[in-house]
Amino acid sequence: MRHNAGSTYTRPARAIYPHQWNWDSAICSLGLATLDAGRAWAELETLVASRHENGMIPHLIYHPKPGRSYLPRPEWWGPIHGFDRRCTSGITGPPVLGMCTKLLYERAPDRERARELLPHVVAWHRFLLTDRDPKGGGEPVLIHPWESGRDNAAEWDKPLERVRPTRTRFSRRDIRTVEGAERPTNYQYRRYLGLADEGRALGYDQAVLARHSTFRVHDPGFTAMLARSCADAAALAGEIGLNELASESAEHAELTGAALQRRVGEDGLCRAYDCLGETELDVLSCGSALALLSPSLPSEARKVATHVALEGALTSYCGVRSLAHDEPGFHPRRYWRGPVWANITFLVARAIGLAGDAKGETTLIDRLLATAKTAGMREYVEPDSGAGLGAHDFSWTAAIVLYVTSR
Ligand code: 9WN
Repeated sequence: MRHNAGSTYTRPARAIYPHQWNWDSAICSLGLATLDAGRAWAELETLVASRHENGMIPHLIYHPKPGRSYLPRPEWWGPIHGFDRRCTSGITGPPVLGMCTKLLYERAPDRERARELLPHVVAWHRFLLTDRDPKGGGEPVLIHPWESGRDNAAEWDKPLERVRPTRTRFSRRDIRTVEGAERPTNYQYRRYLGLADEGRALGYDQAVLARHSTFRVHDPGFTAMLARSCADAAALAGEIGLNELASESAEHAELTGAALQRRVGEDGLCRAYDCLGETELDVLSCGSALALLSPSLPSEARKVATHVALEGALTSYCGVRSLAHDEPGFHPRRYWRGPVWANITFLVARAIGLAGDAKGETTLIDRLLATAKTAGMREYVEPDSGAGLGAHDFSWTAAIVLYVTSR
């Protein structure tokens, strides 16, 4: 992790991801907290410094000298800039920042720094619940698969079919360092880049994109992370005397939590939703397990999702699978279509622990640690063999291991 950590933010993995990513940074701050509290706060401060005027915190913030090693380069989005003038993507990412800020505060309390940081975190939540929630229902509309953090998740297959590829010639650097079979396909990349072009044509007007993007989905994983982050922001704001932010965040948590309650299906699980086709996306992925993060998930739904993660279709001796093994799109080595990721296992473990199931939490954390011990700090692993996949020396895997072993 030190190898990837600069003085103010941590790259996910030097060779393949040479910039700052939103949820990667938030999670890395937890590992940093065990080594250097000041540096951990700097990680989050650097992240919020990239905020846009509308409150959005982008999914990716480019190094000032971006080089040519990552596709897409800043020009694909505009270029557009954050508050600190760094170039950023035009989309957002999974909102774990509120939750990680509270966890960091618990580990390394710094009232002044938390009071500076938290208003930007809440402004981001406000953005997600206004510009990105045209119907005001409490579930942000995602306009790009990258916003879910689970780029090639099987539930995005159908909605992606509508996206028009705009460029056929581009050079993917990711498959120079990682096996192509462990990454998204060219078919998917053409559509990821097509969506970046589409957003640029609409000037990255986020409220317009939430209504008109050709890719528009609700992701229970994303909404649940938001619900948890809002609840955690409310608790932390109360503790550090930011009372207005505390009540606003409590309202946000209630709104998002209620939206997820409505998303619970007949079998007790929350699934993704295609806003354009107005249909539920019938895929069982870790998005359904992440729904556990919502503080107000009904108890029957909580029981079902916990079972699925610990003993059911999403379980693996390495942690929580990204996709259920009996789904038609399942592939044990391909990125978010089957492998186990440490961040997902950690988030689901935490959600289960917060609901009072310490044994379930420990089971998942033990699986995560045993896997890291044998596979090393890999980006993801094969769910049945535990073989390491994707990038080596992956920052959030190391950060999570540091955090959970130093409690
Ligand atoms: C696109 C950095 C990021 C993670 C995402 C993961 C992957 C990027 C990519 O890497 O996405 O944002 O180039 O594949 O899917 O969750 O934040 O680690």
